[in-house]
Amino acid sequence: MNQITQNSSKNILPEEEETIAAISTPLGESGIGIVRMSGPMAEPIARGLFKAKRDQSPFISHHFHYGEIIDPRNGHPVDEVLLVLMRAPKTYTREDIVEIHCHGGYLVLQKILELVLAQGARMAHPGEFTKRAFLNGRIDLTQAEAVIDLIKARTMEGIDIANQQLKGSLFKEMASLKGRLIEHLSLIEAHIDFPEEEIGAIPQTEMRQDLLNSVQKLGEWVSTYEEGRVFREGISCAITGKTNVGKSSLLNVLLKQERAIVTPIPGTTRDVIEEVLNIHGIPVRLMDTAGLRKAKDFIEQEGVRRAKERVADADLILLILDGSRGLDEDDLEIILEIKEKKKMVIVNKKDLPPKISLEAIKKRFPDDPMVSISALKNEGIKDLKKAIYSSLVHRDIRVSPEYLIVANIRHKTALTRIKEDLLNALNGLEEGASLEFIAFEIRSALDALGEMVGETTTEEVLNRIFDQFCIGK
Ligand SMILES: Nc1nc2c(ncn2[C@@H]2O[C@H](COP(=O)(O)OP(=O)(O)OP(=O)(O)O)[C@@H](O)[C@H]2O)c(=O)[nH]1
Ligand SMILES: [Mg+2]
Repeated sequence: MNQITQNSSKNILPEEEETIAAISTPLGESGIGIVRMSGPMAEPIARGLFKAKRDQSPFISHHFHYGEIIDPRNGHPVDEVLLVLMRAPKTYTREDIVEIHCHGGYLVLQKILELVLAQGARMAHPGEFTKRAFLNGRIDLTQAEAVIDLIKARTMEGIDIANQQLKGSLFKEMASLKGRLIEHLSLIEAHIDFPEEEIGAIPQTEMRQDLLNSVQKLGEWVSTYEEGRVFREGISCAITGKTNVGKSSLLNVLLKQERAIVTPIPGTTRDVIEEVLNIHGIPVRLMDTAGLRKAKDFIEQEGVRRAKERVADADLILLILDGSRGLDEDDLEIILEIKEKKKMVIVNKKDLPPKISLEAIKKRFPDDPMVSISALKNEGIKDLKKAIYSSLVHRDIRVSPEYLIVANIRHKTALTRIKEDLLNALNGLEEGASLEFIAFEIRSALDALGEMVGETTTEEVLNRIFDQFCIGK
């Protein structure tokens, strides 16, 4: 792609006062594409490029205007567009925003972006529109992160979790906790500074009760993380087993398509085949791998090496055994190799007469879930999906926009620290520790809270978060 370079001669403003621009829709052919600008120059730039088709007075805020983009250098029309100007502050970034909705051709979009940049805007960095929304105080950091999650969500449950965070449920809880902690802290600090003055006794019982409630609530949120993470990020799941047990057949039946080659010849699969499957709301990255055995040729050896690599890295292993053949050396070797991994045992080919009883297999895997299936006849697959789900989601968790689920490790770490600090403060109160100690712990909790919502987050962390965005959001 032709990289458009920004107009560096105009680069004298501080970064956050520059007007930024980007193509906000995916590049490719589509009905509509959008070039977006944000910043003080958005409106003047639009005025310089846009010519209204009818006699309407252009540029009423938050209205669509029909017209053309004209190249000011030669007066040539570039495209017929709908243009919308949204004047601050009721906009995504709280700055003036202009969106030019043009035809979704790659060259048309590039051309309009080029014109906008030539008029003094600069290319936006990834996530910079959302970063401005955050820096201008329209959303907090957890909400900005929710925007990324929403864009990247792969299941409806992922969308629900992101939406609940975007609505600000976590932020509101944090704001209320912050208010209460500041109240406690100022009472305690007043006592430290003026111990002799008449400032009323610290209401110890209420403070303790409030800290206790907060610690409990924080604990509940933290405890949703294991499940939250699974819904948000999904898991990787490697199908493994010796050759010919039906790994590729299982992949196909789960995907409901003939994705991998299935033959009666042992050693059919060589490459790793990956697809994402939605299992009751969890994005599961399924990997079919080469059957593990002493490989005959170099190609198969490479397949086995790759298979082992994926198995070592996977969050969950589906170990396939062939019930119609019983266990042999190859099976035993694999079983030993994945002993420490989180796994499920799948006994395949239950449509054929069994050579080994399920009880005998279960004895080898007392702690792992086991399911008996026929990949060929599509039997037991529903039970298998349920078993995968329940091996990942242990509690009766309700994924809904109303229920607060913590799905982000950054939030979990901060919430855990806040909880521990408050627990220390609580214990301190109960054990008659000094007021300085209690104040210190509460201040530490407030610091963690500030970092979490973005009030005191370092530039480095901010950059790491916004770098995950696409350009144009
Ligand atoms: N009867 C019966 N045959 C099955 C079943 N699942 C798979 N097969 C057959 O077993 C043979 C091997 O199946 P694959 O899915 O290719 O096995 P694989 O484990 O991927 O084999 P490799 O890629 O060689 O490691 C094929 O002939 C399948 O049709 C089953 O549930 N019942
Ligand atoms: Mg295979």
